[in-house]
Parts: sequence; C-alpha cells; structure tokens
Amino acid sequence: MPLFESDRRKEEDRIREEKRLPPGQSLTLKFPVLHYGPVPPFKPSTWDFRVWGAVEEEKSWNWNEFLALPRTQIKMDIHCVTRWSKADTLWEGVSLKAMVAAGFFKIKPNVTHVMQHAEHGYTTNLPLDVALQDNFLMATHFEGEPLSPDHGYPLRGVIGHIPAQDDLESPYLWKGAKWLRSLEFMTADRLGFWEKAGYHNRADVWDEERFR
Ligand SMILES: Nc1nc2c(c(=O)[nH]1)N[C@H]1C(S)=C(S)[C@@H](COP(=O)(O)O)O[C@H]1N2
Ligand SMILES: [Mo]
Repeated sequence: MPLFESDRRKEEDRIREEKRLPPGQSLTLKFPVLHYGPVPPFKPSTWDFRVWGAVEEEKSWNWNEFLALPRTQIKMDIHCVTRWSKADTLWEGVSLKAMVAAGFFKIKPNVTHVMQHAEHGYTTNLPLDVALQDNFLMATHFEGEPLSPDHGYPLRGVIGHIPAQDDLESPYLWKGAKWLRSLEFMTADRLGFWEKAGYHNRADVWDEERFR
C-alpha cells in the first residue's frame, strides 16, 4: 500500500492532538533503519545472552533458552533523535522488570546503571530504574513478526513512550541496542557509544535532551 503524505499528516495531527508528539519530532509511517556499522550475522548455535557485572551470579541463556523465558507485549511510540517518531509500535520479547521480579537472576543492591552491549561493540547506558520500567523491552518481535536483520534480529533493546503511562521516563530510541548480546549491571554510570560521542546521557524526549 502506498504511503500518502496526506495520510501521514492526518496521523501526525492526531498524535499531536493527543499530546504524544514530543517537541521537534515529526511522524513517519515508515520504519527508518539507523545504525553505525554493518548488520551482524546471527548464528543460533553460538549466540547467547548474558547478564554480568554487579549480579549475584552471572548467567547466560542460549537462543532456545532465551525464547522459553516469559514473554511480554508492549505498544509504544518510539522517538529517534534524528527527529522521526513512530506511533503505536507493537513489540514482543522479554521484560527486564519481569525477569528480575521472577528471580531469573539477582541484581546486587548497589547497582545504579545498566549497559546494553551489542554485536560489534555498540553500547548504550541507562539508569537501572529506567531499564526496569515497563517501556524497556528486550524484543525479538515487531508487529507480530521476528525482527528483520536491519532492525536488530534476533534481539534488541527497545525503549519508547507508552501513552497511558506518562509517568515513565521516555528516552530517545538510541537507548535501545539492536543485536543485543548482554546486559552489564554497574555500580556507577558509564557512557555508551553515542553518549561518548556527545549525545545526551539522559535523553528525555519531552525535554529534547538530544545532545550535551
Ligand atoms: N547495535 C546498534 N544498536 C543501535 C544503533 C547502532 O548503531 N548499533 N543505533 C541506535 C540508534 S541511533 C537508533 S535511532 C535506533 C534505530 O533503530 P531502527 O534502525 O530499528 O529504527 O537503533 C539504535 N540502536
Ligand atoms: Mo538515532
């Protein structure tokens, strides 16, 4: 189905009316692809997902074990720092909050931040309390289908804004790492890839925290 500019504008007006369009953003009906470097291959036989750093016991899951973890679906608006936003995107995967609540591993009490580590060394940091919000998901599926390689297959962090949960902090989309391989629990903050390059550390979309 072709995408008409008139359709886009109508939808953008609706989202703006509902106060879901952050300052400086425009709505897209497409799904742009943005990343640094090449798309990594996925080898199910060697892939694992690890939690490490300040945890009681480091753990890892192979691909089949990861797929067997309890699953969560969330619908949210995603906002890229390059000024496009996409509304009502549906994600499915594993919630860090649910994983911790179910006792799959234990975070040490002095943890303050979490680093997502992806293939090829991409990293991005979040405060622990933000990573434990409902709007952070380790997603395997987008709109009911496995992620495409471009969008992070087999696993990506994703963070956005849940319209009915305005109290949650909502960072820009770079705070979700595509091709996610591990979470490092940290007792002090450290900057990730774009954060080191001058992007804002907190990255709140409503305060337009794009760059430092
Ligand atoms: N591994 C990895 N994850 C990444 C990036 C990257 O360069 N490498 N770029 C981030 C940025 S800047 C954005 S805007 C989103 C884009 O996600 P998308 O390509 O699915 O739209 O991925 C984020 N996650
Ligand atoms: Mo981005």
